[in-house]
Amino acid sequence: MSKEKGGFNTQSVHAGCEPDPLHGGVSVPIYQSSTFAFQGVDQGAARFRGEEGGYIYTRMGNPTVAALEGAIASMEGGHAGLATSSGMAAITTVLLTYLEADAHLIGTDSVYGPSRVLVEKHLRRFGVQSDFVDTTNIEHIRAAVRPETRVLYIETPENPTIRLTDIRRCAEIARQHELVLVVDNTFATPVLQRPLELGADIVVHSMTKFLNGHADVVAGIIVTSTEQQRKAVREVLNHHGGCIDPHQAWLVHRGLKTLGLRVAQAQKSALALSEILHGHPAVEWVRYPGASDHPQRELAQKQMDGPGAILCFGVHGGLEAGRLLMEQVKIPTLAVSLGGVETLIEHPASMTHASLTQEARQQAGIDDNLIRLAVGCEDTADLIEDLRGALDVLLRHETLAVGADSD
Ligand code: LCS
Repeated sequence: MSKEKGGFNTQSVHAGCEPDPLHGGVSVPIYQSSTFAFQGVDQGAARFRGEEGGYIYTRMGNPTVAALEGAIASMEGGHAGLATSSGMAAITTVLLTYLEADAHLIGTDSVYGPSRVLVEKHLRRFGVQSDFVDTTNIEHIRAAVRPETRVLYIETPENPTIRLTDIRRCAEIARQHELVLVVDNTFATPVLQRPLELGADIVVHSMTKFLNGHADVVAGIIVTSTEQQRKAVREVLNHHGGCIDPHQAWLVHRGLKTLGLRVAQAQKSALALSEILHGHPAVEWVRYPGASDHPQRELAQKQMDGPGAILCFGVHGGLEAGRLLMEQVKIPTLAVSLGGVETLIEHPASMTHASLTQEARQQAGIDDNLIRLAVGCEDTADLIEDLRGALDVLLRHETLAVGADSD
């Protein structure tokens, strides 16, 4: 049994972590160096020509960064990883690699707000065309394909609506029309979903979230499935410059070792909280792929190894009641982001998805009363008690009359 080929937790603890050959350090050393000395002019020239391995300059590669990239590529079942300074830098780099003036992208309508703004506002200035559609319905994707379509960009589960897109069926469409299928796997993580195994070409992540897991780093990664893609993306990353700093890479790599444990604990609590929400009279609706009433439960079971740790819901009494709830809970912190050890709660319409127009939000199903709960690693019983207490306060609140309009 080799460490790299073991189960998920064995891989996440050991992948990319050979003891340092100089002193035997068990943790990967931090090569906090912007540049690397050549032994002679010929060696420098050979490295630039790509005829000799070894490092040149940290924007183009760094040993600490490479250890992290290798670890995540192996967890995703990919060919290579390319770490970036943020999730947005990962997405920008991939799209700059595969799009050009007049090329067309089809994307999931309810993606992380800035991912969509990047395409519809910034890439549009360079002539990129796009349609963001409800990719949960495969026919909408088929109908949007044009001769100029190059990229199919999906996020599943979607931020913040927690709807799912069928990766396998997207891969079929992508193959048929020669599109590059890019999947943002931030919400699921490779613990629960490995899009490359389902036929995707490229995976992107905001490593700021679960992969790092401690709300202390902003970073991203691109995982390619072929050497050709790695080379193409690497060239754009080298020139675009959105590379990660070695110290940030080391922090993410440390967090990565407990990814499986953290996701398991957070998911256990998310399941329990979804049940509390479902059974509470102050709650109008809940969306969580682990719940028996999620319309895509079957797809969740088919393409994911678990429903994840993020859920969304709305309470009776609209936004006012939601505002009270978000200020009432004691354990979840009122903050954007997700995937850290601490539970976070936020209001997408006025926060993470405020950069979209009201019309785009409505079309994507991001209701004004949608509350997103990103569950962390606190004790499940404490999270339950806290949330139940806050929901009970809504029922007692006179001006909201929450109890009155619930049955
Ligand atoms: N992709 C997804 C699915 C995300 O949720 C985010 C950030 C990004 C990409 C961008 O990654 P970043 O550049 O921030 O590392 N999502 C956020 C959220 O929901 N709240 O705050 C940030």
